[in-house]
Amino acid sequence: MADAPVTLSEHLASQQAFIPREHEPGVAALIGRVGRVAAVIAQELAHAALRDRLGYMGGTNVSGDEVKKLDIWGHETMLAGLRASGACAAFVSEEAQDPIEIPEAGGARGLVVCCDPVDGSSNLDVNGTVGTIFSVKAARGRVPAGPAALGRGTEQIAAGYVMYGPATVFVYTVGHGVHGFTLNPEAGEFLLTHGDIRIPRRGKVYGINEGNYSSWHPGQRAFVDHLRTPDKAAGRPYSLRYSGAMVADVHRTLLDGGLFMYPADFSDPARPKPKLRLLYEVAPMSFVVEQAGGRASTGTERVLELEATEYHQRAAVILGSPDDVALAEEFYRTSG
Ligand code: AFP
Repeated sequence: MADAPVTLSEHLASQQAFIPREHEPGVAALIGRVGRVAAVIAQELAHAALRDRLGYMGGTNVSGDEVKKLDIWGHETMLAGLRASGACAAFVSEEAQDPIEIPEAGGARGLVVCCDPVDGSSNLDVNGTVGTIFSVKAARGRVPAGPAALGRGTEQIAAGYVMYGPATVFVYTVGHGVHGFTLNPEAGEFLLTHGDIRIPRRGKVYGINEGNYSSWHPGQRAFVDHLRTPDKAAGRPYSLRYSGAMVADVHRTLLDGGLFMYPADFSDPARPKPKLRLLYEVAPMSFVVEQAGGRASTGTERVLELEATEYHQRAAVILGSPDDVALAEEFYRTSG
């Protein structure tokens, strides 16, 4: 008889040895709770059109994006879940200007969570894939705890994402490999389906919003030109795949290899303008990709070394197969 599938909570228990001792029960409680919230979000997404929950709220968030009803609902639902975990001392959300303090979970063992509850929400109205991205750092006894979210991505204790696609997939790391689970919707439980994910050294696919081509750094343009130039022996051209939801594009990259890129707008080279948010998009995804054996770079430096000084700071990212990302960096070094 086949072994019973490993549940997310069983798997979290098996990872305890890799979590810093003082944060061990908290991190597991928190990730388990994000999993429960994800199951609720998946349910809501399946029924949103029927319940008139699609569309805009009116108004924009701190990043200037138009806010959708499900963005706000996702934020409130995640906040309630994090509160209930008893381990989260502060929540940095795409939908809130400042960190939300949860003083009852403060103290030396408190954790800080950065999260985009519904990432890629412009896909919602066309029934496209969306995701949740999260990152966990230690509050280190700080009061208020929110500022502990700042600093480098290397300080993350855990990170992961949920992809609401044909199936709902939960992927996480506590710094010891990357593990993927699929939601059994009947039981509301995540089961291990992708143990110890390793990204291929090199891929055949790249994902980028090519409509922005003319505003890229010359190295970025030269690199994409290279990927598109046929050379059968060298495995080119690469194929282009891009969904407009970072979670879906990174998930494909993680499993199949290749690249996901969102470079800065370089129209004014003195003031490059990246788009994606460092704390709850770029840094957690970079941690996951590195843990699977991949790389994540801005084109010129390792993403996880970037210092966040603001909660909604933006950063450029080129992540994926290590050989592909190294080649992108070479193009940045030599074109310019
Ligand atoms: P939304 O949440 O506003 O849809 O943004 C999604 C996102 O932050 C990220 O998930 C995508 O990779 C990226 O933006 C897509 O941006 P473009 O529409 O500029 O390609």
